[in-house]
Amino acid sequence: MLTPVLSDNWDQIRSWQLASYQRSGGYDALRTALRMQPADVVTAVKDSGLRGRGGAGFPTGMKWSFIPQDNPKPKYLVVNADESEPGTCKDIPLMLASPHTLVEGVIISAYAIRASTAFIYVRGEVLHVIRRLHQAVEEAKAAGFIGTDILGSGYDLDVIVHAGAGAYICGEETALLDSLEGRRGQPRLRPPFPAVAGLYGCPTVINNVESIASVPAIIKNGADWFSSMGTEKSKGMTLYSLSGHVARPGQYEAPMGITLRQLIDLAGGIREGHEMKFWTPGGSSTPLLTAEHLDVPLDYEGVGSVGSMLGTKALQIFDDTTCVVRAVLRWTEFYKHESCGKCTPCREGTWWLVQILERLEHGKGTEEDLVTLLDLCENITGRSFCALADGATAPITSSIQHFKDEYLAHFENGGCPFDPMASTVFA
Ligand code: L3W
Repeated sequence: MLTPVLSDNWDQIRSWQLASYQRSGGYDALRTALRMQPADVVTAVKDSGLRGRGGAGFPTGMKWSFIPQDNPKPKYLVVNADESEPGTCKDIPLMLASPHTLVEGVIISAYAIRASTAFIYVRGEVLHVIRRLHQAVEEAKAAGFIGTDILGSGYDLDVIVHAGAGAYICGEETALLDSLEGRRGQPRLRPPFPAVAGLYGCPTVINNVESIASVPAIIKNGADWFSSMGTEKSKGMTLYSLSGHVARPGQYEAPMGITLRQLIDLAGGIREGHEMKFWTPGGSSTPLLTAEHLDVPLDYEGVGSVGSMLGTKALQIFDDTTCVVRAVLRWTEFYKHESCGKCTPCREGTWWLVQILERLEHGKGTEEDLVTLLDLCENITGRSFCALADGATAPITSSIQHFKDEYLAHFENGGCPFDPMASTVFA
């Protein structure tokens, strides 16, 4: 059940080098793909049921089929490697351990949509990952997998690794495009979607690292093999990141639909002597869940059915020693800091949310603050330019839904019940 696919070569010596990758069958899928028609590669990915692994779960093959092939403009492939959602840590380990899985996926995917330039947009802070990707691209070029007339197929491709400058908003696909074009990264209005008018106004596919890295295995083993794993509507294997209060945090590759209870067992359980209090299914932008939801299938439908979303599968586990108000305040400070400022609900709203949460955490709030907080969240959600502000309100509203008593205990107590010093240090 747990045969790794994406992570199968991570334990090999120098797994990031071309020679090691090829010893595990690396670039065989590229040879297969180049013997297929590009449209057949798109069909294979469509039939596999692969859905975008960057948070939204949009069907990957369908996105590729939106690229208008009768449009004479150049087509671009852009990989969103700007992983920076709190708790999300799957793409960076993947790129470090096996950058060639991504590079091979990039070449096959670019061939499928007939792009002759592909960009990998990497989060600016992770210099070690950027270096590793540059090295992998150079190795692939030297081996004839990137460049002109790849493996004698007549197909030409250039791959460019581009470092961002450390803004979370640049993980939003249209802000990423603005940043790649050399402008300040701020979201664009959609539609038009990038598939129609993306980079430099040309048809562009933007996919998450894990989505693109899943493509070689699909081409190598077939669409049926991929779709035989997972659940009815959420197919394949995927990387779940477990962090926080578990015995062995890390990346766990498992089929879509596994439960958190099963994953926590694999991770050695909740740290000794403690109990699960709450968790995020897909990083801090997804509504919190509790111990009640341990048996929910971790797929798009299962997590959606309990009022949250699978998102990036960043499972942050918090035990009974954690103050939920403090955790939520910390995340909200992140969103306030990362708001790009383009729209008022997000720019002003996240600032206001932090003010109220600070008062509440330090026992200076009132019941009226709680009402204002929920009212603000209602006025922000769905009314901002992109998903950043929706993400900011998700942990707030869900934490009040599940832990209202803990919020009340803060002002009844005159401070955080988990930290007796909190009320005295807050001016
Ligand atoms: C053509 C149409 N294309 C949709 C494409 C669209 C995009 C994809 C999904 O946000 C979520 C967000 C975060 N014609 C199309 C079409 N598309 N309709 O499909 O689009 P969408 O709008 O559903 O989502 P999104 O804007 O991609 C992603 C959540 O993920 N998230 C994010 C985590 C952050 C990171 C990170 O750190 N880098 O991943 C976590 O949950 O909140 O809801 O490509 O163009 N008619």
